[in-house]
Amino acid sequence: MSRTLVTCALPYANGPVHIGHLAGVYVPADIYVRYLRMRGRDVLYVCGSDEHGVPITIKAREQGCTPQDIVDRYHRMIKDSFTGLGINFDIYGRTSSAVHAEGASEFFRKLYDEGKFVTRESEQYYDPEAKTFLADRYIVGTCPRCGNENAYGDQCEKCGSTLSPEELINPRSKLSGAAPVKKKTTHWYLPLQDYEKWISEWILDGHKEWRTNVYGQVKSWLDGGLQPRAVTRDLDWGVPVPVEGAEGKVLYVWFDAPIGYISNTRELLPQSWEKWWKSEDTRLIHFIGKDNIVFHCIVFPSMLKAYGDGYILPDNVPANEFLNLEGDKISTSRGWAVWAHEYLEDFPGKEDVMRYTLTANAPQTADNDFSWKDFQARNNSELVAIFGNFVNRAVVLTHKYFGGKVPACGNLEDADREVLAEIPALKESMEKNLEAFRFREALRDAMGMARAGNKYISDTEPWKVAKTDMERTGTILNICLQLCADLAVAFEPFTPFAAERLRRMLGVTLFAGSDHRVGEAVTVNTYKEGEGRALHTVSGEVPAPAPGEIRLDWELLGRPQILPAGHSIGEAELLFAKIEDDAIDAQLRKLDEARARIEAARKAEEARKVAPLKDECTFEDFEKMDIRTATVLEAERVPKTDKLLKLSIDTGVDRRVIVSGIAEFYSPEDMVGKQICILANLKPRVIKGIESRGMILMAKQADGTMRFVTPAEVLNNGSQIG
Ligand code: B3M
Ligand code: ZN
Repeated sequence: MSRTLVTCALPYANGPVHIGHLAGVYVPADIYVRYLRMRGRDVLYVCGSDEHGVPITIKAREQGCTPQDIVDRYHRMIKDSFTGLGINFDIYGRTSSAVHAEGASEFFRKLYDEGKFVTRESEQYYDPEAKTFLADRYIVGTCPRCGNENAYGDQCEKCGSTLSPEELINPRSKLSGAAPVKKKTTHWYLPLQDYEKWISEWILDGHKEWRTNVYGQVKSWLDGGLQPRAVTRDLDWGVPVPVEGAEGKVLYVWFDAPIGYISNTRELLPQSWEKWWKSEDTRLIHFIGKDNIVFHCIVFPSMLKAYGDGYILPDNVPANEFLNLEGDKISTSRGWAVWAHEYLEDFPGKEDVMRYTLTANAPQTADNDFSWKDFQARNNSELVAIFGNFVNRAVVLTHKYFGGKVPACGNLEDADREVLAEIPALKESMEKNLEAFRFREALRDAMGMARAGNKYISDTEPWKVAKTDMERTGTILNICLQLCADLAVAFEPFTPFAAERLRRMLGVTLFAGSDHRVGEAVTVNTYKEGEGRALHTVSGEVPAPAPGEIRLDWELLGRPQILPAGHSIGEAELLFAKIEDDAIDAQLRKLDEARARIEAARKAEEARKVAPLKDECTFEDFEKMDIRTATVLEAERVPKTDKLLKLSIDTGVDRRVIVSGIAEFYSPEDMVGKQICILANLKPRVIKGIESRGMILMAKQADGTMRFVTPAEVLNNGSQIG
């Protein structure tokens, strides 16, 4: 039997996960895995934290703790968020584990020993006091563009320019403050260009069925020509480079992270991990976001190819585009996101609603948007009004008229036959969509079944028929209950919590894979209902059904009479509850606050911005200017203008008129009596018919507002400034 190994991008353990991550990677992967398991396929579902890289070390410095503290904190938090949302990996490992360090080292070492790397020497900044090389972010200095004294080696946050450490004036190390020196360093590179042809044949010729966004990105990388990629870094956080003379060097995070998939598999299955990675019977599927495509389609496959030893390549890489939040790009650093852990706190018991909304709006082929109003509408008018309402009516009426026992199915009418015929067609479409990673469309199919049921019960009105014809009422409710059983299977991948509640209501269990014969020793996927809703892959014998147990499985979906007449169903439970406006308003207020914080930060940043220096001038240039103190005697607006004031001033030398564009910032009353500074020998100009002789010195602020410049104490008019 073929196996499927599903991996999800390893989240960086330097922040919580948000809805963008969930929509892009983890919810679709979870749908896929649940679906495969229901079909009895052998699946391994692997993820874990990515715990290396420079940003983690910087966060640790900022917070005055160790990188290990940072990754410990976020590893926990991310893991709990996934569990809370019903995303249950077979293993959620971490790249700081011993198994990983050993595996990643061994991987590097083999490529090293076999001469698969090239080395290159380059000059990099080094901190002579801290005795360490410096990543660009660790170098600060004065920005050559704006004079900001705390610009980073890769960027000035004040003026926004992209920089290189070479450009900084007075560069200093963030670690010791010492001036960094250039020092030679050697790194190992994987010569990706050697794999170009092979990748092109494998993907461009062999995987035309891949999503166009993935295929297109690979093509444009290949068209641009591949370059050697450094696989090591000068850093003290990561997997040490296992080579003599490589002290102070670690594996580059993007070299070790994908090996993490393998390490986590080894950690879970120390004896049998190889069959998941080195067998042609295994299909490998990487779920990732679009920013990780190059690493999963070019770099990691080249690493595996270089390693050899039978490693398989991904069969598909269904990468998603990005999800926006209320029209704006989600950003962890700016704080514009809906965090998974906060959602779980704010909406207990509503895990499915987020899963459902993110799937219905999945950014599969283009970026998509999440909005709280849409979230509310999806819940209230789809999950509650269609799915929940249908199930509730069917279950409640069965209790009311038939004592909670499935009534017998009598003669079928056209309406019955029509609704029953819809299910197998929708099931087939759903299968096709799920197999092709079209989760949004598959959800539409499942919802189509709920819609069909809801329409059927509304049209046939069993509550009215019950007044005259109990047998017909029984037939209608029998059909409704069969449809409910279909929904309890069809919704398992999308809304597993509700699907489980529904199975409890119907008094049925879910069993994975109908082709497992009872008593046969196989690896089966069973569902431990009620135990954290986890899916378990267990090895052993397929257990015989308990007396009276009704086992649903994927193959039964759409078959007639899954629930036999006479079967007792459980009490009605609420499948979904309405979400009121106040819950949504609270979320919108949260976002308003975030927006205000972002805006304040932007303004503060803006206010710190200063105009770049003008070109040099000579002392002679400056001396030509006659700058003096003067006092405003009279002021009035220039008629028919918004911006101009006409000022009569005493310059100490004469009394004259200056027309000045300051009416936006000062009223005439503000100016009268004020001492100002003027450029007195500016060539006169006629403005709006008034001769203006001179110019008032004004300071222009970053936000564009102007203030006049005044001496610190009152001076004689006509005092020269220079
Ligand atoms: N941690 C990047 C990311 O979260 C990275 C994925 C690693 S997968 C091997 O975007
Ligand atoms: Zn700058």
